[in-house]
Order: sequence, then C-alpha cells, then structure tokens
Amino acid sequence: MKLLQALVSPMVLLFASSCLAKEKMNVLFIISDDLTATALSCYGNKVCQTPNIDRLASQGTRFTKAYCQGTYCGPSRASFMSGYYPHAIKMLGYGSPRPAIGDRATWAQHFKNSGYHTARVSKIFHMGVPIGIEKGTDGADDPASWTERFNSQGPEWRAPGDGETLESNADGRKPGPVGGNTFVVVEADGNDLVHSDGKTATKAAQLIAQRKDDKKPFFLGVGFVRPHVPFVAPRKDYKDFLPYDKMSLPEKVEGDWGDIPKAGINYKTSKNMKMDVRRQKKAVGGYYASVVYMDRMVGQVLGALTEAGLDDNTIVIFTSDHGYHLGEHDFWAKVSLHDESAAVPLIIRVPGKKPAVCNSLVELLDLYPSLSKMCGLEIPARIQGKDFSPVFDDPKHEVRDAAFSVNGKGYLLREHDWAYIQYGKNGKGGEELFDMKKDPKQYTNLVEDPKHEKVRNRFRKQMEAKLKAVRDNDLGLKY
Ligand SMILES: [Ca+2]
Repeated sequence: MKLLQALVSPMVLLFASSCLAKEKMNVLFIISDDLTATALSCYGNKVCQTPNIDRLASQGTRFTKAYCQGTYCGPSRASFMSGYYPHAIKMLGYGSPRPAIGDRATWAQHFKNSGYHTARVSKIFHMGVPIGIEKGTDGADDPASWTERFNSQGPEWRAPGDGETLESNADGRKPGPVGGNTFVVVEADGNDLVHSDGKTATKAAQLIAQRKDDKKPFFLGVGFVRPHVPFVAPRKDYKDFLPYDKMSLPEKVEGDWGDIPKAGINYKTSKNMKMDVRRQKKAVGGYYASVVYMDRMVGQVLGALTEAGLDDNTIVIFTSDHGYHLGEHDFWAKVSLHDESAAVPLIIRVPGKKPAVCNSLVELLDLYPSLSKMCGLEIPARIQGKDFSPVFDDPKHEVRDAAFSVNGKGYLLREHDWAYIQYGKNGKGGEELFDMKKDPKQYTNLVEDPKHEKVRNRFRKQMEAKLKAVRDNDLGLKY
C-alpha cells in the first residue's frame, strides 16, 4: 500500500500541476503606434475599413472611453508597462521605466515571474520610429521583461515606391521622402514583408505556432509601428483613398484657436507644417492606408492564433499607445490633451465572455492589474491602475470617475460629461474646460464662463488632489 502511495502521489501531483499550468490563460497583447480610434470602422469610420480589428471587436468587448496616461509614445508605454503614471516614474521622455522602478516587475515581467513564457515582437516599450526601425535595434526595451525578443527592421521612408514629403515642403524642394518624425507618404512597391509590420506579423505567427504544445502559458507582446509616420504601406492599401482630393477634412471653425491657451496649441499644426489642403488630404489618405495595412497584419496574427487552436484559452488585447489628430483644430499627430490624442482604441476578447460595448472610463494603466486578475496572478498592491475585469461580466460596471493623462506641459481629467485641462503649475499656463455632451469636438472652452465657475472650481480641487495622490503614493521610487 505504501509503495502504491509512493508511486501514485508524484503522478497525481504531476498531473495536477500540468492541469494547473494549462488552466492559465495566454495573453496576446497587440499594440499599434499612433492609432486614433476614429480611424477604425468598428469605431464609426466610414472611409477607412478595418475588417480584422472589427471582427475582434464583434467577438470581444470594445471600450469607448479608454485613455492613455501620456499622449506620446515614451511616457505612455513606460506607464502601462510599469504600472505607474508617467510623472510618478518621472518618465516624460523616451527612456525605460527601469531606473525608476528598480527591481520591481513590469507587466510582462510579472507574468514571466509567475511562470509565463514572455515574448516581444517589435515595439512594446519605446522605440524610435522611423530611425530605430530602420536600424532594427531594441530602443528603450526592458530585457528583464522577456524570455525572448525580436526586432523587425524595415526600410521605412526609404521603401521603394512613389513617395512625397508633405511637411515643411510647400515649395516642393524636397523631391522625395525624408527621414525623421516627418509627414511622408510612400505608396510602396512589393509585398507585406518589405516592411517592419509584415515581418512582425510573420514572426508573431511563428511564435504562436511554437507555443501551441508548450505546457507553459504565454504572454506575447506584438507591436506594430503603423500608422506612425512615415505613412508607408503596400500600394494596394491606398486604393480606397485615391485620388486623395476625395478625402474629407474635419470642419475648420473660424477663430477656433482664440480660446485655446498657447500651451494647448499642438506642436504640429497645418500652419507650422506648411501643409495646404491638398497635402492635408493626402496626409489623411496616407494615414488610412497605413491603418489598412496594419489591420491586415493584425488579421494574420489572429489567424495564426485560431489555426493553433488557441482562441479558447487566450485573452486578446488590441490597443494603441495614444490617439492622433488628423486635422481637427488644424492640429496633427499626438501630444495634445484633447480627446483626439488622449483617447485610445481598446478591444479585449476574453474566452467565454459575451461580446459587449463598455462605456466606462478606463486607463491603459489598468491593463497590468486587470490582466493579472484575469490570469489568476496576484495584483501587486504598489501599482497605480485599477482592475477593470468586472466589466467582462457586467459591461455597465463603472471602473473610474475620471481618466487622467499628461503631456509634459499639462494634465487632463476626463469625466463622462466634462474634460478639464490644466497647463503649467496650478494652471498658470492656462486651462480648458469642455462640456463633452454638448461640445464633443471641444470647440468652446468654458473655463472663463461664469456659468461654469462651480464645475471649474471643482476640477481645480480634483486636479490638485489627483496630482498629490499620484506623487505621494509612497512609491519609494528612485527619481
Ligand atoms: Ca506612438
């Protein structure tokens, strides 16, 4: 009897532990770069069609009020990967959160420490686009977060094809595309694999196939660099947007900048980029073509997951690091604290949960605790996000009263009905207040309106309290 017990117990244990390992959900985290939700057809765009992301949205939960914590790449990525607000870790630049967090685990590292195989393909932590992608280097990546990692080198603006520089090129003296963080469109020759995102999709699909029979669950981060500039995509992805003069631009309102504080005028505008209407329309068409290409690559990765039979035990997340202006207020690109750049697309498909639309305010910072909870991992008490996992059983569940975002010049508090922005210390650089129900496109700044004094004063107090809470959380972080 004793001999039998001695034999059976280890077998039972072995069986139990392998079952346990298999019970953990895999995580497939797909992040696009500089993608505004409004460019996706599942978020209402009628011109730019994104069938693959739409399909994921129809199977999962689509969040309509998700916000990034930093409105440009570096701070946003350092924030959701570390679990801290950008200025809590003093990361308003383009570095790694590692010096601030010391040996504390990042989101991916927490999964690695909990027995997951963690892999990164391309840009998850910050990487310079296009320069870092041209070189195929690691950027501000965090090696401790990953079991294995892969970069996807690409030609970017040097891709063969028909290219034009739209920005600061009014006299047309730049005959072709130029490098750097510049508005450039290239209708590229060749197939998907010419570019970084094509290589990323192929590598991600390979990794999924490799993980299929592994006992360990996986956390796979897949970073696409489009639609970040340069707008480069295979020629076929431009077909719905040609000729470019059929593209429509957001309404231009006379005197629109009159009530925006100087600090709120975005770093890229139609004026300082010297883009006339022809160039503006081409910028929108080029951006959309990049989105269409990225969507096809998302489809390849999701197809590989289905083919490997892993749909039933993999949570899939699709998002972007921040939003993007496509001519609203004559602003372009990111950084502003208006909804165009602070809001992000967020779609999460959880096996066994019903498709839904969730209107609760959520932050990208909430990914770390929420996914930890859903995968049965402990939520580190020190991190600053909130667990939003209850929304998958009850999409009406409200996670937060307000979302919070920063851009290095100012701070945003976004409630369901109001957006309040404060620039400089105690708002010395100006403030903005918008009634988001009546004025969703944020044309009328109400901060000086006596009728809204009460709301403004409430927000001033709330902002002071939020800033204090974010910094005084006894984080013990190294500054
Ligand atoms: Ca970005």
